[in-house]
Amino acid sequence: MRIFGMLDSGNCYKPRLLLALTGQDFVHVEQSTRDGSTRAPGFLARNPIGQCPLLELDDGRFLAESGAILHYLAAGTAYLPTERYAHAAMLQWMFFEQNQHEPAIAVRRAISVYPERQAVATPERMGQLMERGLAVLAVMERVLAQQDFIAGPVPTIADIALYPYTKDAPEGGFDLGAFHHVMQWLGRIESLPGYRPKDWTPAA
Ligand SMILES: N[C@@H](CCC(=O)N[C@@H](CS)C(=O)NCC(=O)O)C(=O)O
Repeated sequence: MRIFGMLDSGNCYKPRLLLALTGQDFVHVEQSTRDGSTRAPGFLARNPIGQCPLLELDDGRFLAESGAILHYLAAGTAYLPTERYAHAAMLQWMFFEQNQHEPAIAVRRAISVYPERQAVATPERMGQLMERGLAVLAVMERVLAQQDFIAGPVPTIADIALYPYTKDAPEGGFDLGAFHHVMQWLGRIESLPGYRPKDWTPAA
């Protein structure tokens, strides 16, 4: 399997982290998501959505969208609950990640970190993103005060989906200091067997 992605991207970190946690072999292919090359015809032929991460299976098929990739890669592992309610609860938090968490926290971080995004860093926009991001973190704080992982007592791919941009939230100006349960949850994920940080790639 090959994962096309940019090391600094939280979306691209999600499948790498799951593959590390579940001990699956893969090759990381560095693919910039900042230079427009994901919108070039060659890349679009592999992924019409024009974004990373992109998974290439051994049989040559491709799969995009980090949530779908996590779902595929977690099949048969403890990170993908099969019981009907547990599975749907996991999906609930993965949709929350895509609809609310990533559009606020990851976007504010990208604007803060990548110089080419500075043009959209108006005080109004940054203020809105901060407000929405803090509301998202407050949701997580309430849930994680009650249970160890976001969808229940054990880690699922919903935790893997939410971890990278929560971890990087301070780079977007978010102070996690007030979110004690969120910080403890970050620590629990980092204690899982096989955990690797964002800049990790498997040895060639
Ligand atoms: N919903 C997608 C979002 C992926 C995404 O935003 N990828 C960014 C990098 S973090 C990208 O490829 N940007 C380049 C572009 O949009 O041209 C997912 O979860 O995979």
